[in-house]
Amino acid sequence: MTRVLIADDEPLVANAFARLLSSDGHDVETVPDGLAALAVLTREPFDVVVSDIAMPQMTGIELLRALRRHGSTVPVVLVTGVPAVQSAIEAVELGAVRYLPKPIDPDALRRVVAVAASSTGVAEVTSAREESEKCRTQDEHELSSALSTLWMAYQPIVSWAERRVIAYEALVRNEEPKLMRPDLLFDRAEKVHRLADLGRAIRARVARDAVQLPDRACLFMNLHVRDLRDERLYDALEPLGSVAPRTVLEITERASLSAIPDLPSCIQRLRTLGFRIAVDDLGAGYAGLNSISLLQPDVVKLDMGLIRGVDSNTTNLRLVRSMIDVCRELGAKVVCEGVETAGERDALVDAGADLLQGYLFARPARPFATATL
Ligand code: G
Ligand code: MN
Repeated sequence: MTRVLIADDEPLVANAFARLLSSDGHDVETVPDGLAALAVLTREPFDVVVSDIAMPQMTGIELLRALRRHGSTVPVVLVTGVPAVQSAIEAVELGAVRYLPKPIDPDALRRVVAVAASSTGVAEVTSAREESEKCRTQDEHELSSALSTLWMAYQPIVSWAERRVIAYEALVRNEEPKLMRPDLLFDRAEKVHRLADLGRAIRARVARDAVQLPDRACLFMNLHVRDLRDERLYDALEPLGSVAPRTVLEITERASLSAIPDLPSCIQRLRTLGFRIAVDDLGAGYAGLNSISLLQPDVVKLDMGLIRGVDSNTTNLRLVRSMIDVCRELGAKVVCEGVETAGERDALVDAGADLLQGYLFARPARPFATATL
């Protein structure tokens, strides 16, 4: 029996294909997009994949590319409502078995699946497999595994005056044992030249989770300085575009902001889309005061190094108080990160802080847990 995976975001289409192929005796499973297909395919083997091209999260072409990068040789049949030369070329280059325009002729689909499942179908993708095996390294493989198991944890940011969660910070997580720490994940993505893919996967995931975001809450998410160079970030039609007015992008100067020559126009374009901007980790080694003048942020997040023990460390308390005063004058809100004790919380509130984040209120968790207030 041939195992067929169908990826299509239109349930009617997916179900029609599934009925047709099941009646031919195939064992069929359906998924609504490329990301879900990739997740299923990394878990279990299929003989043929039939995938739509235009899908949310991950297109059929991106799925095909990810599979080849993983070293998977599974025959892929691409179907599309809007045939385009460019996607046809990419499909062929990546070793797709066939490229079928919609509406699909049932007999054509049957034939193509039969061919794909047969040895000739696999033979057609052999060169793609050889190619991908040559360039596949352990580094790339592990990164792919991290990307295909990516999920986001969310940590509440609370307003102490209002005693409510006003926002959640999205924090990236994955299940690849070697890359579980976010800093290792970003270093690896940079090493194999896939930082843009990682940024896109994170944004797609956050956009998907945002559907369940509680009504009055906003989203905070970390943006790698390099993401500012990804044109897709500025595309209003990208998944995150629809939640831009509820989203604050946190930027930290771990990689130098001065490496972005047109920084002011990048920031302006993000603001035009509705995003707000935060300086992250202010007071830590990296993010310096100059990032406040470079970014003109809506929000400043004070690093937990300043917050730790702030109730007994008078120097840190003075620093925090003056940062709060400066930010108030500049019209930026302040979030104090890493609040762990009631003593720290009370000292911060005394110093004029209101927006607080840290284990005292909640640890990062699956979307969207509440906080202890
Ligand atoms: O760089 P950024 O500020 O985005 O990093 C936030 C990190 O801090 C997350 O990994 C999160 O798990 C961690 N974190 C959040 N709250 C606390 C806290 O109260 N104490 C400590 N030690 N870490 C925290
Ligand atoms: Mn952050």
